[in-house]
Amino acid sequence: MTGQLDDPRWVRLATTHFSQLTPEWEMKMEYILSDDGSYRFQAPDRLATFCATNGMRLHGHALIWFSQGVKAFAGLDQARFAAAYDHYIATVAGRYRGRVASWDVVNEAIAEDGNGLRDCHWSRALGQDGYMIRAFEQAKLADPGAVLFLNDYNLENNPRKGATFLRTVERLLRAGAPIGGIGTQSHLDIDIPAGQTAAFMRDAAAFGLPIHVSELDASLNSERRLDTRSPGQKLARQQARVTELAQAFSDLPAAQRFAFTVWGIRDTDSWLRRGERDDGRDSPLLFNAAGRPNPMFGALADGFQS
Ligand code: 9MR
Repeated sequence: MTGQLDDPRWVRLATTHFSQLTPEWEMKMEYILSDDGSYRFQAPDRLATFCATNGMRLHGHALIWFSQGVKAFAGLDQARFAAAYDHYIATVAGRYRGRVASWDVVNEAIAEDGNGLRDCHWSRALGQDGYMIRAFEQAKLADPGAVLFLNDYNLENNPRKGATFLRTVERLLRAGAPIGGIGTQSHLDIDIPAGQTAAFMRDAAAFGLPIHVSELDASLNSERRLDTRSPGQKLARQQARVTELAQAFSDLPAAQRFAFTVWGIRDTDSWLRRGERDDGRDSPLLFNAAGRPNPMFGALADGFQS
């Protein structure tokens, strides 16, 4: 986020360890499009300039997301809705044409429990597959050079959701949608069984498309009601799962390794360390508050090297 560009320690870590950046919030519709239909580009422009200045690739996140744009699109008849939808994608993807390497075109389309697709204001107006196909087509027109991703979460945590996601990719490709890559957010549950992450990666690889691990973090807080494990035991689980993910990614053919992205640099930068979620202790990222590597950093390196 642009606020982090004003923190010299963040900038040093970012430019030392990373070659690509995803805006965590400021390239979303909820930032760019106001309820009255007007657009603002101040923050995403600044992020694009930061990437250009520092020789980093920029990954656009995200054009169409189920929960966003509800007020700006409310009350439009079918034709106006479709025109405003196309206009948004053309305007935003067109503005960053040549400056982004890629876009998450549709984010989180699969139902939470993995059974089918989410019902949302886009699907109600433009059809369940229709809104996605249209978004990919419009993005392709606006920026033919960008790699266009369908991006989602819990794909390895929930095998049913992973399977529904891959069937959706298959169906949309068959319908002619120019999907150029598969995005798996990988907000990892440290309690998923060994092997499940690698299994999803292998299934996803079958399309031959580039794969983006797009938002890795691995919270130490489990969903279990009773968790008697020591911090060390939980850290060991975290490291094993992260090594597995990195290794599964490394095992992909080179042309399919699009990028490996973490959802924040230091623990204290994480969305998991904000507001109600913040227990003051969670360590879901590669660096601690002081900017020194966590055990997860070594786990990632181990996975990439093995
Ligand atoms: O980390 C992001 C947080 O700063 C934003 O407030 C929030 C809503 O825009 O989105 C968070 O990022 C999410 C991402 O865009 C999509 N996958 C889940 C991420 C964590 O909630």
